[in-house]
Formats: sequence, structure tokens, C-alpha cells
Amino acid sequence: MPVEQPPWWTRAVVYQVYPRSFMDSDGDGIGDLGGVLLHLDHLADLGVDVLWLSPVYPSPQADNGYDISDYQDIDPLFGSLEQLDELIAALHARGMKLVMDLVVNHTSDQHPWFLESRSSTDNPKRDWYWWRPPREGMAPGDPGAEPTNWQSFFSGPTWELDEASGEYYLHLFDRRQPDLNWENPEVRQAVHAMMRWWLDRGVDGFRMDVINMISKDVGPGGHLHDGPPLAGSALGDGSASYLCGPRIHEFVQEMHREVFAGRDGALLTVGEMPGVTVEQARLFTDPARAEVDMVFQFEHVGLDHGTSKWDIHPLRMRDLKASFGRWQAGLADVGWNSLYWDNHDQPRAVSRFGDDSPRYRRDSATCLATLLHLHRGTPYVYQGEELGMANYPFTSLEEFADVESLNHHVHAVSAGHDPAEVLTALRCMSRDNARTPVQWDASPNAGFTTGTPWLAVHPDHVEWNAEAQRDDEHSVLAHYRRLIALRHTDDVVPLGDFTMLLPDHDEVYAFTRCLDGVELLVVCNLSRTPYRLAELLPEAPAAELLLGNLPDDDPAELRPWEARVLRLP
Ligand code: TEU
Repeated sequence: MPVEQPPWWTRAVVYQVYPRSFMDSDGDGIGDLGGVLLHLDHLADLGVDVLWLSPVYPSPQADNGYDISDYQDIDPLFGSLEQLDELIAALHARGMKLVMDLVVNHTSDQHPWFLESRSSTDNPKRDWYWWRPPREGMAPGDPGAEPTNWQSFFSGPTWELDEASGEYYLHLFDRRQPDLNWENPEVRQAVHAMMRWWLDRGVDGFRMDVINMISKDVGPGGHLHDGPPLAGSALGDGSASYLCGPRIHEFVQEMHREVFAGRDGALLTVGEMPGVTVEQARLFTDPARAEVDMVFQFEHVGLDHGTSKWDIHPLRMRDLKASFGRWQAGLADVGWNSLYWDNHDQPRAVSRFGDDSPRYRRDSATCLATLLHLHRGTPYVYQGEELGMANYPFTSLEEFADVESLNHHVHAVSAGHDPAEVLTALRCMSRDNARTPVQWDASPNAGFTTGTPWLAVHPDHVEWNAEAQRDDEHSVLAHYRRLIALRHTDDVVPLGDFTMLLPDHDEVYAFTRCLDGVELLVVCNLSRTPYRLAELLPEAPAAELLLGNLPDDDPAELRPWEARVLRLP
């Protein structure tokens, strides 16, 4: 990409709103669009350029809106189309953009398309979804009769039997989220038309949910293949059949042609792609191929996973460096990275990769932020991350709401796992950690709602909240503000070349960024151990401090969780 004319989003920072948990304006305990409108000053004050709004469409809320029953309206739970228009106008008036969530790998099982598809085997929309008879020689409902052995992302088989027709339908996620059949051109056309409708309404792009799963590897006669068996399970790993399947680039290019062509300069498109490799990401984000601007990859948030996300291993610093280093190098000349620690699916980074003890919580949150925001790519800030929000102190199953957590608990316990151990894993990894309400102030419900919040407010909100941090220059919030401003003012931050240093060091993460003779050295101590900086990086102590996360800087020592952005002479 020529450095002279980089796209606008190379300098942008995106803020993700998970509306259910952001701000409730009508007292029903659930966040809504009115709540987003109330807090636009918070975003403007932070300095972000784009708001990515998680789904607000009509939905039975089986997966908090990632199960959509109408793509062209707003769920009354969240507000109205008029409020969405108001949000677009209010953001544009402040120079910000709106990116909507696009969830088109699957719909809700209550979407009219699926209701029709399910109504009979000869319905014109039957083929809009993946219907298959039981495995050969088996009867519907027989154990193991599912058409393939794939395990769902949300536990159990990816197939649900429809008693009426005796056929199964595919759902890579919950059974209430049937997969659309992208092989059918009518499905693709319907999705494209819907996307154009939103763009015409003024939205500025899409975050595309699991978009690398829309092409399935279909054999002759529509056959879908079993995957390799999963350890300790009757099910298999079907991912080879649906991650970046044979027609994925064709489908994404077609979408670009049909929807984005002619308007792509002003838009931002980001494909969420579990399991994507850096080689594939390079193809998806090569501007010459006209697919998407950037992808969300999952490598770094999988480094603490064992056989599954519930099998938790401590993160090894070398693995993190090897992974981020590979992505930085792999997309250096062609393509573009997106950068994130937190989102609505991940436990809170300060608890997971930082140190949320009272002593180090603020320092580790700002250290992690500095590390991420000084990489090359577009950073994403997830609501509450800028306040140092931490994982919730869950103590019982009743406190969880997420379908992934609840399904996992049912399946793991019925498979004989110790319920106490299952709960421990949920406490660390449940997506509900990210979904507790945003902590606006110290009042009883953290200023989130006047009613009863749908998910408990973290008790630490009395200390950790936006109001307490807004005018505190030492706060996590103030540090995010400075990081975002630095990206906007200094070209080397968005555009500079990246070089990893100290690849084998277990606790210190360091790299340089270079552009047109300007060289930044970034050094982050991801531990409680103090280091003599000169022993690690001899050029560091004499360099000019552009931004640090600890006050009263002693140039010679890198204190626990200290991060520095230095300009080399
Ligand atoms: O997530 C895709 C995905 O594969 C994972 O992030 C998944 O949610 C889970 O965390 C695996 O452990 C997207 C959305 O971000 C997520 O909220 C939805 O539940 C999912 O797709 C289905 O739409």
C-alpha cells in the first residue's frame, strides 16, 4: 500500500459498543440505542473515529442478537430505526462513523426465511439452509445419525433434527442459529440487497461475523465430510469443511462487487475470521483483490487455550511475540492488521493477560494498551477496556447468562467432568466477563440503569468507573486518550515498519517502529519484576520519552508493568 495515500482507517481507532451492556435509557435493565446516544461525549472525549455497534436487529436474543430474525429493522428492546438514524447523524456530526454488525453465516430459527425453509421439503426456500437426511442406513434421531460428526462452537452436534420432515439442519453455533446456504445465489442476492439498504441509510461499513465460515466444502451430491474425531468425544472437528472453504474468496469478492464497489473508499469492512491464517488474511486484505479492509484473527487469544478454550494454560510471552511478530511481518507489504485484546467474546484482558490485583491493575491495563496500540494496524477498544474493567467474580452457575457458557456446562457435566472444575473454567473464560454493564459511576447500578441490570454490575464499580477517571490524568481512561491522540498525530504510529526485539525474553516485550527516518522504541514490562533498561536495550535510557504509563520516570529502570514509547535520536 503506498504510504502517500493510506486509507483513512489506517489512522483510525474503533470503539465497540455491545448495546445490551452499554447504557440503559429506559430502565428495563437492558442497554439500548437511547443509551448509546446519551454517551457519545464519552467516545468523542476518548477520540475514537468509529463506533462498531454489535447487533441491534430484531432477535429472539438466544445469542444476544447474533441470532437475527429481521435484518432490516431494530429490535424494540434496543429502540427504533428512527433512533438508529439519529445515531448515524449524531456520529457524523462529530466526525465519527458507524459500522454495523453483519451476521449472515446464520439467521435466527425465527427468521421468516427459516420458517419458510422449514415448512416443507419442497418450499422454494428449502435450499436457503443446509438440510440433510440422516446418515445412510440410520433413522432420524438415532444416536450418531447426524449427517456429519461436527461439534458445534456451542457444544453438542452441529445438526438439529426437524421431526416434521425427518431431516436435520446445520447450525455451527446454537441450534437456534441455522446456517444459511451461500451456495444458493438467491441467498447471496438477498444479503447483498440488505447490505446496500443499510449503506444507503448512511452506515459506514460492516463488521462481518464469522464471515470465513460462509463457504462449506461440499462434495459430489451435496455430501459434507466428517472431521477428525475430538479427544474424549463422539464428535469430530469439522473446521476443515467450513473455515475458509473453497468458494470463500469468490463470495467475498462478489459481495465487494455487488455492495461496496464505488463506495469503498469511505467505508470500513472487517471480517471476523476464527482460525484464519496470516497467509489467508493477506489474500482477504490485499487491496488489489477487493475483498475486505482488515480481518479479526484469533491466534493471540487462543494462546492460553489447550484442547479447548475451557482448558486454560498460562500465556507464554514467547508465543505472543512469535504470533504478533508473524502477523506484523505477514501483512507488512500487502494487507492490514486489526488489533484487539478485548471484545464481547473474550474475557477481560487486564484479568487474563495483565494483573488485576489492586496494586497493578491500572499499570497493567495501561501497559497492555500501550503494547497493542503501538503495533501497526487498526486498534479496537471494547467498551470498558478504556476504564480497566476486569473479569467478574462469579461464584455460581446461576450468575451466567451466555448460551456458550450454559451449553458448555450442560455438556461437560453430563460427560462426567467435575462441576467445580467446569465452574472454575467458566469464571476465567466465560464471555459474560466482557458483558457486565459498563461502569459509568459509583452509584448502585454504576449509572447503567435505574432498573435491574440483565447481568450483574461488577461490585468494583464503586472504584472503577468513568466518572472517577474522566478528570484524572493518571487514569486508564486518560492513558487511552493519549494513545489514541498519538496515533492521530504521529504518522509513524499508524504507518511505520515494525521490528520485534528480544523475541525470547519471558517478561519484556519490545519493538521498534520506523518511518522516514523517525524511529520509535516501545518497551513494555509485562511482569512484576523490575529491569535495568540499559541491560536490555542499551539505546533506551538516552531516548526521548514520548509517552509512558507511569509518572516520575526513572530512565534507568523499567518498573513492574511499565510501558514506554521512546523516540530514538
Ligand atoms: O463469534 C465467533 C466465534 O467463533 C467465537 O468468538 C465464539 O463466539 C466463541 O467465543 C468461541 O469460543 C461470533 C460473535 O462474535 C459471537 O458473539 C457469536 O456468538 C458468534 O459469532 C455466532 O454469531
